[in-house]
Formats: sequence, C-alpha cells, structure tokens
Amino acid sequence: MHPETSLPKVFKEFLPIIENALQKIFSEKNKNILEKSMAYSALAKGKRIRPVLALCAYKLFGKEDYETIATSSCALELIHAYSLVHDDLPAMDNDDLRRGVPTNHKVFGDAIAILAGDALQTLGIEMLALYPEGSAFRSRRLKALKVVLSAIGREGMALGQAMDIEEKEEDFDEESLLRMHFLKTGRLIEASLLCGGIWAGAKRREIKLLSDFGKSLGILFQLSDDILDEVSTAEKLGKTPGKDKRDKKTTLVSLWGMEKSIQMVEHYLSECLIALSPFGDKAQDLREIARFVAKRDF
Ligand code: GRG
Repeated sequence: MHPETSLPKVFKEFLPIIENALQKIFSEKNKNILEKSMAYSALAKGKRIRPVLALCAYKLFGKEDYETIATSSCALELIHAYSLVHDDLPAMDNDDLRRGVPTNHKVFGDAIAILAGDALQTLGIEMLALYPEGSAFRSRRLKALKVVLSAIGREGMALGQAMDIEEKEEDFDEESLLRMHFLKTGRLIEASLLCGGIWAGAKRREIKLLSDFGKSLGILFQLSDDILDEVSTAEKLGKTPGKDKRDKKTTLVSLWGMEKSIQMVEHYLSECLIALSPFGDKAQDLREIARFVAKRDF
C-alpha cells in the first residue's frame, strides 16, 4: 500500500519485530472461521503506528530489549484492528475498503466481523494482562492494562465513536469535535506511548510528558486523516476517500477550511515538539514520527 521509504527510519527497525510477533499470534494451522477473520484484519497491511509508538517510548528510556515488549505492543494493534473492523460495519461507517483490501464484513459477513472485532479486543486485553512476561513486570502490566482499558471504553474510544455516530452536524463546535476526536483516535495513541513508558519504568513526570505529546499527536493524526480524506486517492489510502463529505460529516477540515487546517497541522506539530523537548536527543524517533504524521500522504 505504501512505499516504506517514506516512513521514518525507526519503522525499519521496529516493523520486523512487530510483524513477526503478529504472525506468531496468528500462527496456528487449520484456523476456524473466527480466527481466519481476526487474522485477515490484524495481518492486513497497516502502518502499525500504535505498537511503533510503544516501542519508541520504551527506547526513549534507554531500553534495547525490544522483544520483551513485542507481544504486548502488538496488543495495541489488535485493539486498533478491532476498532477498524467494527467501524467499517454497515451499522457504523459502512465501508467496503480498508488497508487496501475488502473490509472484514464484505469477506466474512456482518456476524463474523462483529465477533472477530469482539475477539480481537479480548485477545488484546489478554495479551496486556500476560505480557511482558515475568514477575518483574507484574505491577507495570497492571498499570498499562488500566491505561489501555480506560482509553478504549466508556470514557475513551467507544464513547468517541458513539459521539461521532449520535451527534448531529450542528452539534459539533470546535471544542466538541476536538473532544470527540481525542476520545475516538487520540486516547489509544496516547495510551500506546504511555504503555511503552510504563513498561520501561518511566517516572510520573516523564509519563506526563508522553501524555502531552500523545494528546497533540492524536489530534495531528486525525487532522491529517481529515485532510487526506479530501485530497488523497483510494490507492494511496487503502480506504475510500471523500467519504466524510459524502456522508455530510463535520470534520476538522469542514470546520476550519483547508487553509486553517494546514496551519493547525503546524500548530499541533509544534505542540508535539514542545512536549518532547525535555527528552533532548533521545526523543529523535518520536520527533520524526510527529513530522511524518504531519506530512504523511497515505
Ligand atoms: C468501533 C469503538 C470503535 C471505534 C472506532 C478507529 C475508529 C474508532 C474509527 C476509524 C475511523 C477513522 C478513519 C478514524 C481516523 C483515525 C484513524 C483511527 C485512522 C485509522 O488508523 P491508521 O491510519 O490505520 O493507523 P492503519 O490501517 O494504518 O492501522
């Protein structure tokens, strides 16, 4: 779907670790229909930004044993994959194309797609409860699990999705739109960074900086997604472009206009960079990711 050359170089380092861990999770032969449907969406070509962010946050604190957190980082991708499968369903966004291939329900039917989403979410939670392995990680596992559960449930991603579905166009002013996007997209992005920090044993004030960075990165991510929805192609995006406009949805671009949206990309990028500045050179990978999210064209 996308040329790897345009990805920040840290992706080159981490993508093989992530893909390998994902393959292991779905390695059994003679999979049943539920596992086939789960694997279809989880293994489809995504950017893997959430596990990459977790690994970058881990590396930020001087850790180099990336395999230790490979499976738990992939848990974030499983939870993300669940949200995409459910988001694409006819009762939600009703989309036919995702990650360059037909959406899960188009291949497996609505009922199996719902169950695959459910099971991807549960599997992600199970992986967070079990990994990173070992008694040394016991309290960090619990902390990371709590962070993710809070980010995806009734005060996080699921609430953001409900707000997106329920609220009428006229209900969305700038504040409520930003809040909806923070909940729907930003909280899992922020949680991915926090997990990496927690598994590395980061201090409270370091976690706060990661959280500030994650909040701005989440909005930046959504903003670039809205801009791409207007200007990109299905081939580049791997999903249907122009859908927000057709569905008459309020987006950050429809609210601000393209010119202001592009200025706001710069604003949120600089907020990201400010949050990272206390980390100095060690945060170079995260800086590159923020710049990539601001400039990405897929
Ligand atoms: C069903 C509870 C529930 C939530 C769905 C993920 C989501 C919430 C909705 C997807 C709608 C959407 C296009 C949101 C914009 C930001 C976003 C999450 C884009 C997709 O994530 P990427 O770009 O996708 O990381 P890949 O395929 O690269 O992993």
